[in-house]
Amino acid sequence: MAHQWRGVIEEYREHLPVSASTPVVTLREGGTPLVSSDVLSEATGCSVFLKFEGANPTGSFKDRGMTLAISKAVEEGSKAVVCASTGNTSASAAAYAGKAGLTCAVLVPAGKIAAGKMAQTLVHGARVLEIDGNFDVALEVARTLAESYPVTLVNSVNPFRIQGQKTAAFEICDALGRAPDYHFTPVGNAGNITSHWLGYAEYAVGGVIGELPVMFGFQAAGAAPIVTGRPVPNPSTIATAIRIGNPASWEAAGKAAADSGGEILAVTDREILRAYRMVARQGLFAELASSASVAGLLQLSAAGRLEAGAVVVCVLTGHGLKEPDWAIAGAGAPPLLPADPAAVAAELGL
Ligand code: AN7
Repeated sequence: MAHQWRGVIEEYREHLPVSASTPVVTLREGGTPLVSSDVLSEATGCSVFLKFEGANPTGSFKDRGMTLAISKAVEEGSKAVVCASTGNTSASAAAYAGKAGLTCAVLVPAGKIAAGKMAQTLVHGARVLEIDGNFDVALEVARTLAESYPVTLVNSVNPFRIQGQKTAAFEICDALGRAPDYHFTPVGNAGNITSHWLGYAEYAVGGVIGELPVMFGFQAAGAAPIVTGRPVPNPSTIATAIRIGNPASWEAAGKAAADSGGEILAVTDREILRAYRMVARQGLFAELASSASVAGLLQLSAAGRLEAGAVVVCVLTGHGLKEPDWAIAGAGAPPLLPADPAAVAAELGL
């Protein structure tokens, strides 16, 4: 029988804070494709791979951390979980809480989350509460709630989230047989870049990889507090997933980038949209926010900062189907034809 991927806890158990008595709550997340990109390799002179995290069960990398956060919540006897979210954390928390039979409450910025993410969160049975404020305000409310009431916070300030998310770095190394020279990722609340660096560092200490990658993180220009050095009170970008003005893992992310010899930089919405379309034309439908990693690659390549032949991984953090609006808006209406093969052939120029 073919081997089925078991989910990140079973695949990487010895690297994770679980014991034999931890109840494993999994939707068999992880094991996502690492896809080489001819178009981006040609455009940059590097050897570019895309880590397609949209292939996770709820369509984003959040599932890697959520399997661990929910498993540990169950182990600790928790009955309810809460998170604030720009959408993907809530979709993932709702799904894993549903699997575990926990109550799940999510706090989202009013009117600001993508339709697909709202649909997921609702259909998995979470209590959705819109907060009159942005993500940063909602996270403050969720943190205070979890301190004062019997409910476990499953945002990435929960250390088990970071532990689970580091498995993306393990998978990249296992697939390449080495670490990439450069690792590019979008940055919002800054948990993911922190976790990836942790994963690489652990593989280096364990001798699985010889060299560490240089880590570059990319914020949207209108929501780039780490780049500008101060919180952004009213963050603004088309990439709603990373519309975050005061990241929880700010320091750790800055340290990850600096320790690796990299940086946290900004990409404009225009650069994000260009990257989004380029990636989609190659068969991978990623979110706008996810495309920040590829936008960053193109920016650094254009600035001459990447040596030819370097092995580069761009993480595509979430699935484009969650927010189809920009795909449709950019395309124009399809022509309406009579039900006649000759008319179709003429239209197609066959
Ligand atoms: C597709 O769901 O913050 O830097 O509340 O959904 O680890 O925050 C989502 C973030 C990148 C940024 N790409 O990751 C949430 C949330 C996508 C995302 C990020 C998010 P972090």
